Amino acid sequence: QESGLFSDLLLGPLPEGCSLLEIERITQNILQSHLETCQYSTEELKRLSWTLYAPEEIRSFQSKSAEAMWQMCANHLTNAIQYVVEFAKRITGFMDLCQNDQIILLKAGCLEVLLIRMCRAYNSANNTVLFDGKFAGTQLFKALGCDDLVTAVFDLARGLCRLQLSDEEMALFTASVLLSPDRPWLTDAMQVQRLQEKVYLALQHSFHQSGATEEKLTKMVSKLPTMKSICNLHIDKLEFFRLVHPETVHSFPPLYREVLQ
Ligand code: CLR
Repeated sequence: QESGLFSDLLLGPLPEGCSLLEIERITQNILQSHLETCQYSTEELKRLSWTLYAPEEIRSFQSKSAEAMWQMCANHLTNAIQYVVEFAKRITGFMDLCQNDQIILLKAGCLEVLLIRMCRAYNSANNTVLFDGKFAGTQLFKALGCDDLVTAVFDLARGLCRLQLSDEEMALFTASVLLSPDRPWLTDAMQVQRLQEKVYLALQHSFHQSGATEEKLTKMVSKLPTMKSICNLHIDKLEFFRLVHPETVHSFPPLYREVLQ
């Protein structure tokens, strides 16, 4: 056991059954899981961040059919979702949940996790994001026919970027979003809540250690409603697209269709 008295004096009492040692173990586990599954390392992203699409490349994306562009985005998103699934599986305690609850948490949370992860792959200096190997602005996605959704996604990325989250903060924040006990139809919401509480404590501890203020945590949490509304907008857009192009949606990756119901 760690020096309980000192940590109590410095941090206030921790809830029963959650020592400083345990918090540090949780932090290490989740940070490592994040680093192993975040698809691109920070160095890789930095190196790529000035690889922009040339104007003629942008024009060629813009002149694609809506079907082709949707298909391409669905494929990229599906690939990224698979990494989020892998992230969840590596979080201690996640695999102890019943399979029903694992699926509910992933279906409900994986797009929110992707939206948070996006700010790593976003360059606020020129409002671009990594897409298919190079950095792309909103106009590249014109053929999708959902400028409002794309703009909302970029705006959120800009807002999150301003918070300058460290990998540790992002890892713990995405884990706590994934472990939300309020998702409908959970079998054992209490078990999820206990996991989330520990992750949240770890997040607070991490802020405390890095000298960040409570305000940063508040700002992170305040982005959650925007994320939820972007996810809903995404579902609406897919629904509309399905009406116009049912055959294309049929050939989207099953995992993508499942996440969006
Ligand atoms: C998010 C972080 C992941 C890697 C990744 C993969 C696919 C990217 C996504 C990131 C950000 C958002 C993205 C997406 C592909 C298409 C989508 C650029 C970087 C844009 C916003 C278009 C969405 C359109 C929907 C209507 C399908 O680790």
